[in-house]
Amino acid sequence: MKATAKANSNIALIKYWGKRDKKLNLPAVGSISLTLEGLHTVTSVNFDAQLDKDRVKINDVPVEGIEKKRVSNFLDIIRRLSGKNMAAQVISTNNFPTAAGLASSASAFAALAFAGSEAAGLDLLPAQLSELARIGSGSAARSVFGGIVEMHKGLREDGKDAVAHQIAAKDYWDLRLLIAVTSRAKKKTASTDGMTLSRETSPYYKAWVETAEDDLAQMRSIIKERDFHKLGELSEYSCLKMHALALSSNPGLLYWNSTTLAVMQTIRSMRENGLPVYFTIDAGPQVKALCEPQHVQSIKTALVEIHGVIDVLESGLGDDAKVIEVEK
Ligand code: 2P0
Repeated sequence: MKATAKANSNIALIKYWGKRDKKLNLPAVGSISLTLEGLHTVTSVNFDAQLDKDRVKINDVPVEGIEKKRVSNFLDIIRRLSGKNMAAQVISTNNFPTAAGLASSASAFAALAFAGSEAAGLDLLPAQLSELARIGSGSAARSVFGGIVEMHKGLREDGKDAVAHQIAAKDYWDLRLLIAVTSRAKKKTASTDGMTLSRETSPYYKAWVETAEDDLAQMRSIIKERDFHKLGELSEYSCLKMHALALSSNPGLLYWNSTTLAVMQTIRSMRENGLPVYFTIDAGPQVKALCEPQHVQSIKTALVEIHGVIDVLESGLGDDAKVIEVEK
């Protein structure tokens, strides 16, 4: 009754921000992302009749409170689906900073969906795993698949069509990301709360939702063409539009620090000097520089030198999430 799964993190190029339904966690807009190699979560779930309640360890530390409740609520769904009414021990480890804008909830809930459903004996199809992961965290639905992935906002109220699918496998396009880490602190406003605030208070929310389909359609055709410059331009645009929405919420959500801004400016000036590099930023202070393999070294050298940059991580496109061990 024990299974271990591994899922990669992902970074959205066309951003998800806003929900059309909070309970089932249905997104108000679709999104398109890159699944990242080397930034992953490994999670084991052990349903154990001896346990009186769920036990959850994240990065070697037992967790309680809201974090544990989020995991237990998710296990409740698996218990309902499988009819297995046992508590579980969950052990989850990330190999990158948690809750600082590196999409830890994406790889975490994708890995938990795979490990939990396998341990409970559920035999789910990839789309069903994506649906399940989405209930844990919207971006997790995308981490089920490798390569380039689209998440559909769906139209149904039951969320069966609010799932991700793979647009292209990882070897379709050798894209690289350099992640400039500017802080290891836990962010102050969780994405879920930020999204609710934006929906309730930003005067730009309606425009954000209305323009999303157009961004997605453009991105799909850019991916077909494999046009790196257009990919970068549209990614920066979607990123800044999402942050404009966050900033225009009340009170305004500012996920950046001064180093975040310095990195963005350095990336733009590298571009003015002929180096093809673009940025994207999630709900956190880290900046992800999007580039092609032949430019990785020179861009990395420039990023490392920026005052306030703690580390620069390298990544490319990663694989599907998968179960890596089963003990029955
Ligand atoms: C994204 N982000 O598309 C966007 C861009 C952050 C900025 O998805 O509430 O942790 O769990 O569904 O998935 C982060 O939001 O939010 C996110 P929930 P999630 O990657």
